[in-house]
Amino acid sequence: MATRGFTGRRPAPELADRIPPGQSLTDGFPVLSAGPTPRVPLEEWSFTLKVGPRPVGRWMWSEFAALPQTKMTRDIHCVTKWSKLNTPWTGVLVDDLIADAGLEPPTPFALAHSYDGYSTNVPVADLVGGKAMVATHYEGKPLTPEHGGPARLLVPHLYFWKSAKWINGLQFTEHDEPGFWELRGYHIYGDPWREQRFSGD
Ligand SMILES: Nc1nc2c(c(=O)[nH]1)N[C@H]1C(S)=C(S)[C@@H](COP(=O)(O)O)O[C@H]1N2
Ligand SMILES: [Mo]
Repeated sequence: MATRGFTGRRPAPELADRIPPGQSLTDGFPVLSAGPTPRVPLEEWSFTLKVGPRPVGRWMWSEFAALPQTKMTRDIHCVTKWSKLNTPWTGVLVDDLIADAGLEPPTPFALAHSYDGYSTNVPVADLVGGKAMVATHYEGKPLTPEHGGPARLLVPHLYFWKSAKWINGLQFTEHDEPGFWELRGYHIYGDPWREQRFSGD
């Protein structure tokens, strides 16, 4: 009888090049939140786009739902070392939000802000060109509160802490201003392929 020479999760060779250094695959969907889960009723939800302190766009839930809806299936990578392949999301591309506000990207950086007080910074170049969305659905169903519902940012090519749950706005900033985890020792950019986990990596 032939036995395998190892036990445990070993990715199929065709998947190995999709797993960044130091990461392991998970089939589950772990929940990671710095604090309690906020519950935001849809009738109280809104999303605001700002340039610095100045609001330049605001959508209530029904208005947001009327924007172009995009599906994307992506691999996600958490700094706590799990990766999950082929996660299917639906939402509004950041490109479509900016266009609906009648803007061109006005500054090089942005901060995502959330209902729990969380924030995270991302260069605008990483949010546009179809790379990021404000996701409202996962696997075709409304996003659960634990995973950031009603809506979360999805920036799948960066570590998952950049994908702000319970998002209520994007603020364009002139400078790269560190958010919640970036102020607490995490990397300012967070590229999983370069293992940018902590400041100094
Ligand atoms: N608003 C908010 N967004 C957040 C967080 C948080 O605490 N608050 N945690 C971040 C971290 S560290 C991770 S790894 C992912 C986890 O998302 P999940 O719980 O859907 O797996 O959300 C990110 N977005
Ligand atoms: Mo995380």
